[in-house]
Amino acid sequence: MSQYRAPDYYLLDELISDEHLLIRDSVRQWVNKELVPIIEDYAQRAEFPRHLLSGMAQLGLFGPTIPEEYGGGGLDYLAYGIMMQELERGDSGIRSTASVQGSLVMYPIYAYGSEEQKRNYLPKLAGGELMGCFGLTEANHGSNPAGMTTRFEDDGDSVRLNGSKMWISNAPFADIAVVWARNPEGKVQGLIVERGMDGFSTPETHNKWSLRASATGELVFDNVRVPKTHILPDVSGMRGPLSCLNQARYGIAWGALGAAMDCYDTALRYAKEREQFGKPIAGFQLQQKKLAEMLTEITKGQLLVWRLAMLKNEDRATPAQISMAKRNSVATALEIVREARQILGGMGITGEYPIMRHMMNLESVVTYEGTHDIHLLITGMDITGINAFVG
Ligand code: TGC
Ligand code: FAD
Repeated sequence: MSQYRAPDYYLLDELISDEHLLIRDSVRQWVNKELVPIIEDYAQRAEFPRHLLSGMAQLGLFGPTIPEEYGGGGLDYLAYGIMMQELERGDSGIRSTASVQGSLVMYPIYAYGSEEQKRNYLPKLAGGELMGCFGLTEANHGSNPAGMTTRFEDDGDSVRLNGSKMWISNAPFADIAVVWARNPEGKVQGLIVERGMDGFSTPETHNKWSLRASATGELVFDNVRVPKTHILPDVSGMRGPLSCLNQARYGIAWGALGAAMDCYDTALRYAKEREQFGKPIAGFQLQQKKLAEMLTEITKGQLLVWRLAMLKNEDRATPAQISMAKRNSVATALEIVREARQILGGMGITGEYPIMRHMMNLESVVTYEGTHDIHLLITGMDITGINAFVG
């Protein structure tokens, strides 16, 4: 059983309702019982622990903010954030699976799908009966997905989809993919592509040093015939995929702090127990400086995401505010994880402790859902009014 004690230096729990605390505790207990004991082994073997999916669905981790009438949790954004924080305290890759399912697959179907698409897919996705992935990035179009070349052509009641997507979380096992592609007029639209459609394949990406317990793959479309009823009718243009990213980035802003909190807690306990020169290393000023700065940065991050949750609940959080929080949380977490690893000395590099796994995971988290640089430029554009992405 994990001895985890979440840092709460500014008593943020007092700003959280009893209902939210219950949700937090149920996810925390599940992470302690089901995830923490097995995750290192799966990460070492580079295998996704598929057996966790049903438990995750039962806990309501898939689509917590989707209304109950479609099978979702009908919860607010504070609850969603708390859930992602607890989950990522266990592992960023497992949080990724939940982020993708809820924010990148269920959200676009809920926000832009037909009533039939919502009734058909959302309850099954919420229950984990169907798993999904989100295809935006292409080999030559990562930070600039607007350059995408995946496209579809008209073919009677169907369209013909050609192209490929790269770096897609959950792709190797997903039953459906929400894919963003150009329509015959060149506008970006979303399509729901099902596993088993002729010409659709999902080769797995191997040899990752990061997110090893998460399955990543490509989506390859070779003249795939997709019925027109699978096109998301209510959005066209880059606003479609980019609005989904707001949802997922918000979850990451909470989640990355969870990984940082786990590393801080591990380092604090280790420093109090480990003795050198006749006393616990926590008694040396250099180690205290590290721990004090780690906790300060965690606390600042916690306050930021709590406020963001309030704004999100009021539908007032801007994409640029979400960018700032995602960037800050991940950068903070990476710093903290590196300091924590040093506090553990040689033990910090082993799988006996979660630190090196969190560190390697965060190297993906700082890149996906918009890189550290891209989020800085989004903030820069917001405060200056000048777009640094174009000429
Ligand atoms: P731009 O010309 O500025 O805007 C095009 C249209 O989109 C709208 N828009 C947004 N709408 C909602 N939310 C946002 N965050 C939005 N950002 C832009 C904008 O208002 C406009 O709408 P309209 O109606 O006027 O047409 O867009 P751009 O193409 O120049 O984009 C610039 C940039 C760099 C900000 C964007 O491309 C970007 O964010 N790039 C980063 C790419 C990225 O984050 N990819 C993530 C892929 S998915 C992933 O990584 C999943 S990891 C999953 C996991 O395992 O957790
Ligand atoms: P590039 O865009 O080539 O960037 C390379 C470097 O150049 C970065 O440092 C970047 O910051 C910098 N750069 C780029 N443009 C600028 C600029 N204008 N100014 C300054 N610097 C710039 N995508 C999906 O669609 N779905 C998924 O499920 C998904 N899951 C992922 C899982 C993993 C493990 C990983 C690693 C990625 C995943 N991605 C997914 C893709 C991810 O979103 C992209 O990797 C990310 O958007 C960056 O794109 P890129 O890797 O092509 O890097």
